Amino acid sequence: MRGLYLITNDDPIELLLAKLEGAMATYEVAVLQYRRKKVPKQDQDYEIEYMKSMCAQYKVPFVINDDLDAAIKYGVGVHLGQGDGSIVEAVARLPKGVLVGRSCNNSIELAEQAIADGANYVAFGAIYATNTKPEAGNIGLDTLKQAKAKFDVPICAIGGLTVENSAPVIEAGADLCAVISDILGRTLSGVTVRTQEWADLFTAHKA
Ligand code: TZP
Ligand code: MG
Repeated sequence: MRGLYLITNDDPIELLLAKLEGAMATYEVAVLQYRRKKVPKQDQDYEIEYMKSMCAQYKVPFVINDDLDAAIKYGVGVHLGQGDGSIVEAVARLPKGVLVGRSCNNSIELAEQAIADGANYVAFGAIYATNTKPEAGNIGLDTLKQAKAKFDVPICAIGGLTVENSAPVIEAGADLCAVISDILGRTLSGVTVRTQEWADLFTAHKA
């Protein structure tokens, strides 16, 4: 698993879906994560259903942020932060073959535990400071390097990543670059251009 890990933002849903379609039609997105902090839970069903079928069409693994119950309901993957519940439970209750990911902040120990519990990938960040999640800090590249040397599961980097600042992130060991604003913070036509630039970045840094 390698490449762009695209995370949704809180754009109006029609605009967001058009942007996702643009991105996924341009380039083989490695993972799509549903993360809609401002949309009430009862309004999320349609959005999740729609993105699930879009991901099936483009053969993109789909994960829901934070919400194991929703992931179980739709039979898709889940991404859990440290406060979002147990990886062991997620692995036990989700169908085989879907992704279970864990945010490990800046900690090799948390990643070790997540992998022992059955996580399919581990995420570290924020790599660089980001307005999208200002409280996430900026950890730099050392933890990515250590994680890459130590673990066999894919390493995901997140936080403030742009095409311009992510070559060192990939070189440090990120298999996946998780991105919100550098892609979705653009106009519809900007999204496809930027997605292509991300594809080119990964091609230039073949594993
Ligand atoms: N977790 C750590 S940083 C972050 C999350 C969800 C936000 C990433 O967003 P952006 O816009 O790609 O910096
Ligand atoms: Mg969370």
